[in-house]
Amino acid sequence: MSYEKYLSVAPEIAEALKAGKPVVALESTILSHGMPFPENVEFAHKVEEIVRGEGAIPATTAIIGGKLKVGLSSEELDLMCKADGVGKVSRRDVAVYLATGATGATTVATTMLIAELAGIRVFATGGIGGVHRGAQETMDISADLQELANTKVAVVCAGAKQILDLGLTLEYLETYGVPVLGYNTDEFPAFYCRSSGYKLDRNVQTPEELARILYTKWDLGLKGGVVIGNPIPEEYALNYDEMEAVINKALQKADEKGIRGKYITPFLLAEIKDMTKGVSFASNLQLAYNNARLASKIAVAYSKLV
Ligand code: PSU
Ligand code: MN
Repeated sequence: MSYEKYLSVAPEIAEALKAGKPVVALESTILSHGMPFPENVEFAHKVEEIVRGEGAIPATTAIIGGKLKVGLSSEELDLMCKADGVGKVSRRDVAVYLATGATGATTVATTMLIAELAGIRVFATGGIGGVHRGAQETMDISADLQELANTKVAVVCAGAKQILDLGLTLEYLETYGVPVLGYNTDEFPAFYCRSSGYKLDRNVQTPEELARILYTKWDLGLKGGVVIGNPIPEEYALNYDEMEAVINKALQKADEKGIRGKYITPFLLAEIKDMTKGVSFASNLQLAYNNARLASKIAVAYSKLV
């Protein structure tokens, strides 16, 4: 096993990690398959600036030229945002993309995998994948959940979208021993909405306490990640029932068109954006910025414990 030869860590990030400084991983599927061009370019840069503003180093990941890239140049960010011929890479696809030199955007699962190899413990995204509605029939369960079960990275997210079965997603995470913590919330957030109706076991109120929980989990030798649910800021939150109606329409359209598997999540994201005339997109940006801010604070606190 010699994963080092596949890893390409930007010098600034490699130095920060060596010195025990805080680094925050960021994914690229949110850029290539979750947001439209060219708005995603501004987002890609701004989210990195937010991380820097909090005193951490941003590490956007992707697969480019046969390498697992940790930290992208401006040109590489552009490449991911244009998304021309850029695939969506989950764990199962990693070896194919590396061996063939294809360009791939990393999902939550793959970003966690790469972050762990690089030694990054905190990762900020929008929402995690989960158990899809109707999974009893389709068995469509995001690889993000198995990655959370096995890989030592904390994922700061606004929960998950109502496109999923949030109840089953939480049951799955419980079965696999993944802590799901709320940041100043008693409920699992539903992405555009602050509450989902699903109660969490623990409402943690500070980044320092979150960092202590991460430290303790991994100090104990427990494998796997942690989900940190950070609700969208009040002023950008959307109405749950209205979003439910939009999502039901999008799900129906996906069903009619026979869209399945890895294509379903990007399809639903694009439909929701179109149907809400961009209102949901503005919220999407803000919740992702909010997650980057919290993840950076946690990474700073965590770096003082190790
Ligand atoms: N959910 C979102 N936005 C996203 C994704 C999920 O609200 O961009 C992306 C993430 O990269 C996540 C992936 O890891 O979709 C999950 O895809 P799948 O359901 O095919 O596992
Ligand atoms: Mn799936």
